[in-house]
Amino acid sequence: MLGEQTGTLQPAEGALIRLGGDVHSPRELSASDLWSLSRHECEVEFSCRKRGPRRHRFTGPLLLDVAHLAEPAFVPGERKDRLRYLISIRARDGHRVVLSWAEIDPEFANIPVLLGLTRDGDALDAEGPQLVVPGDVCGARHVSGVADVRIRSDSGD
Ligand SMILES: Nc1nc2c(c(=O)[nH]1)N[C@H]1C(S)=C(S)[C@@H](COP(=O)(O)O)O[C@H]1N2
Ligand SMILES: [Mo]
Repeated sequence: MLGEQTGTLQPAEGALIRLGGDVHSPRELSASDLWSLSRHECEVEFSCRKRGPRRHRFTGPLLLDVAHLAEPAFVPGERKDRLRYLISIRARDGHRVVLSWAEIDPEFANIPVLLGLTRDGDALDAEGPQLVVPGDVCGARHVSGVADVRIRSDSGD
């Protein structure tokens, strides 16, 4: 479930996440930067191996829109060039998850992955945004407290 959102919660000050890697425009993003992007809503249900069934509602920008701010170094119109890219997401507690660019690319899997700024109505500015991967059966990719988003090209042998 996904829709545009407007809300009354206000962002906190200061840098929230780092955005970098094989990009033309690495940067630090504040909560205001993230809150100024077009906001979407998503409800997810998943099963945690330890804690059983869980359900949450998130609002925030698409990871795709956040990633584009950094200007990934691929040739934008070249689909095959984009297929070499991945997005590595690291949380403050060290939990790390890798997505392929194709998962969020509108011309491939087009999954509306969010960087959640609210969870169940509460702002996440203090703990950091939360990656939300709609459709996942297990909750382990719903990374909370995101600190770092790295876009990488796999150009090795
Ligand atoms: N930063 C961070 N995020 C994380 C985890 C973690 O260990 N560190 N665990 C994941 C797992 S395994 C699950 S099931 C969900 C649980 O989220 P919830 O307790 O908010 O429902 O958080 C995910 N996000
Ligand atoms: Mo879990």
